[in-house]
Amino acid sequence: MESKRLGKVFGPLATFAGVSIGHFVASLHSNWQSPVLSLGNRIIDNVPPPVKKLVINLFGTYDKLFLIASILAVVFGLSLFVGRAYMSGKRGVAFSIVAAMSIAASWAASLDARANLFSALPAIISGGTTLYVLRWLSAQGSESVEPGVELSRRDVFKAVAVVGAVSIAATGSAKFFAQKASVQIERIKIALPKPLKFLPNPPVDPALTTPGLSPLFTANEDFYRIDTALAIPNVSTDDWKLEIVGMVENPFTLSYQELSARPVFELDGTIACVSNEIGGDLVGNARWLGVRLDDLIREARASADADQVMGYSVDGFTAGFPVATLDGRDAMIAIGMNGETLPLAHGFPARIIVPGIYGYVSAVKWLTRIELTRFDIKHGYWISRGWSERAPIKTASRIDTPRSGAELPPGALVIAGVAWAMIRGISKVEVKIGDLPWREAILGPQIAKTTWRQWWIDWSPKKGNYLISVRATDGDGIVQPEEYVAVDPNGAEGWHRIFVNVL
Ligand SMILES: Nc1nc2c(c(=O)[nH]1)N[C@H]1C(S)=C(S)[C@@H](COP(=O)(O)O)O[C@H]1N2
Ligand SMILES: [Mo]
Repeated sequence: MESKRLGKVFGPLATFAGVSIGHFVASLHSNWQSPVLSLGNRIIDNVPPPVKKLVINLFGTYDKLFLIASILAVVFGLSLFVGRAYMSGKRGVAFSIVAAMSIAASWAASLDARANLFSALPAIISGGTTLYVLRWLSAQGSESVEPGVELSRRDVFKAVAVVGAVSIAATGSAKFFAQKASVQIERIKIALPKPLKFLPNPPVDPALTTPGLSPLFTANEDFYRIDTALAIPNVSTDDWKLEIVGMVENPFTLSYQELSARPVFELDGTIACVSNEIGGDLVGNARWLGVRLDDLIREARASADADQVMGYSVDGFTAGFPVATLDGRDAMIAIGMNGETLPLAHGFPARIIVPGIYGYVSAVKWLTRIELTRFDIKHGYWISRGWSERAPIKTASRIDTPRSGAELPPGALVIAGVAWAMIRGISKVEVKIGDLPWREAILGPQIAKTTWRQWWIDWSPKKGNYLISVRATDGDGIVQPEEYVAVDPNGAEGWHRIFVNVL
């Protein structure tokens, strides 16, 4: 094969080897990250809000997959160029591009929240490996080829097979070495402390098991996940600690053992994402187990000047909410979720849960520090990105079944869904079908004002097209407004409406 075409094989192959080895090296230390992920983290932190919105609109919760794929696509494009340059004798050009990629990734790694002095190592080794493999591949070429004779397809295939196998082995061992496995095992072995008082088992009502209706408690596996983390932080309880610091007289630090040895209580709480669109599913209900946040802050003796509680994640994410929110509403540092130790994806070892305010201003996962501070000094992660500093969860209601666009046979059926207005509770849900007057739905139990409430009505439609709307009234008697308001800057408003066709 001629050298330019070879370059198109050797460049990507050498880069693949470099990326794999970088990935492998990163797995050897819990504070290091794969160079591709570090680059991704910097893009997530710095992408302009309109671009971010566009990507989320296009890809939804696959936005991170799209980001990684884009980075790999750019790297692949550059690697084609590198290979061609190298094989056509422009080694300086090839070297410079690889060095530039390696420096960019090193810079990205050094800005990772858990970066240490050596965090750039995976990126540097990645670049070095790429260049080394490129040299080796082209030497394979020149050894087996007499002057003027082109490298045979068999030789190319052999070289490709060797490098490919090594790279795949490196990626595989990275999985093996990744702390994830051990943290997952550690998590499973943890025995949760018992609350002083267990909450009663939720009531069972056959009407509430209508197919398609959200269960009262969302299973951990089905719970929505929203965060900026490209790779879920794997935090071992051995080196985890929670600091309570800032404008306090008595700062202190707790180990995981110390935290879970404190009195714990259960909270039935629905949390919601501010990005949840009308009718969306970025909301879920769980029985949380944790330590009362008010107690920890009282113990730290917060200064009267502090007006904000700021949580810090090990991954650098921050969220702050008013001290005044701690009004006895059962805010907690959660270590358990639905009877299990907090899952990795939901913040193991510990996270904040504050009933009634959106996740981005409170629910810090992989929590490691709580700082008492002031709104005029510090802002949480999303605030400089255009979202409101204060964000109570808005009253909302959703039709779970039937689905919008459904084609249904005539005859008896059930319209059902959930409604929420944490911490005011739900007092009424009404459904409007076509031009008929609003009908009051039957409500499921309000197990706590901090949770959503299920609702349903019977319906026996005749043939036709129907527009169905839902609206909720909160515990203070305030009806959910009809007018549509977009999710940014502090949460969507408006009635959920669906169309169904009865055939
Ligand atoms: N460390 C960290 N914690 C975080 C976030 C994040 O990006 N990083 N996102 C917050 C947001 S916006 C929401 S809505 C909730 C979602 O919690 P869940 O993924 O457990 O549903 O977590 C919050 N905690
Ligand atoms: Mo969110």
